[in-house]
Amino acid sequence: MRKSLAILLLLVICSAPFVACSGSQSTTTTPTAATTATSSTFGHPSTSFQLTGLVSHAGTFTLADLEAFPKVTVTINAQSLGAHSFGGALLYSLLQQAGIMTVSTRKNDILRKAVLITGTDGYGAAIALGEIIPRFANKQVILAYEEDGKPLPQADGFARLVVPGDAFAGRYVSNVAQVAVASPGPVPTLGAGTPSNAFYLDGQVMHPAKYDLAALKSLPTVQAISYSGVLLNDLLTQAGTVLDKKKNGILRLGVVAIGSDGYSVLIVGGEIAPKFGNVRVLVAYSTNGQSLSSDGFARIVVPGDQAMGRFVSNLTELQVVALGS
Ligand SMILES: Nc1nc2c(c(=O)[nH]1)N[C@H]1C(S)=C(S)[C@@H](COP(=O)(O)O)O[C@H]1N2
Ligand SMILES: [Mo]
Repeated sequence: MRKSLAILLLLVICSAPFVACSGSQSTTTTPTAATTATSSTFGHPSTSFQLTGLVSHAGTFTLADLEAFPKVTVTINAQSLGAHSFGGALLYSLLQQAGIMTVSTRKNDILRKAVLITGTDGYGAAIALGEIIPRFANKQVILAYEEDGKPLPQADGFARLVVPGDAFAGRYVSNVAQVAVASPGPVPTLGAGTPSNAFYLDGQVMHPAKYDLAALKSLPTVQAISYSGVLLNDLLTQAGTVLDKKKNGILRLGVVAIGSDGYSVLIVGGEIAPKFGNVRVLVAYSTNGQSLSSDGFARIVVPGDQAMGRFVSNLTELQVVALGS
């Protein structure tokens, strides 16, 4: 209770205009400033955001900084928002320019990263790097500063996250205040990798469980590309995810998929939740009617990931991890 009060107070203080609230920096403000701060349902209008975390060049981004990138326009039709066009900078271009820090000895280490976008009201949503890298899912996720050819409505601040394909606009974080790159969850030991015959579903779930081929086959079968298996989302539902208390907790949850060789990648809740990205990620156990043989009894299949980097084979663990703060 006292902790949530402190967080609330911090949010109110951080909502005051012209007060910097980055990291450990402590700030003071007058009570009058705090009480006049909020003017919209999505926090006070932002005029810049901080890029933090695993990047070589962290820093502050303003409208002019976003406008310096090639403008990308996307047309969306989300429930609760309707049909709109949004113009802005590709999130991936911004991250590329800032230089995402990766571990060169880990194959596709970048696929283990998440970007948490947080608004001035503390609402946050995560994007997996695999969603936005061109050779994987290539989603045109933008930090939008224009809506229907005009500046964003003032209530959305100078920048709003736009995620084409998300059914409901839960990841459309308004008043962007922070963009943070992280490598959440375990860093599995790399090894030779032997064919797997079971995996554990654990981490932030109420009912951790072990799945073998028989357990998977007892669940509803779903097809994607040439694969058959079960929906990762169904496994999460069965395990009962532990969500934070804020709105749309699933948007701040991730799943680290780990193979017997220690290869690991991240899939985020917003990507697979039916209400949001609705990407039908499978835990597959057969392809063209055949078992996966050298790929183990089960592998991940992410429809839309062109280079198949997140198709973790010889699955040994699905660890559910918290991505928010
Ligand atoms: N366990 C494990 N799974 C993995 C990898 C790996 O090194 N280890 N490589 C990934 C990469 S980079 C690709 S492109 C695909 C290749 O899938 P394929 O073996 O079916 O062609 O598997 C993915 N799954
Ligand atoms: Mo690959």
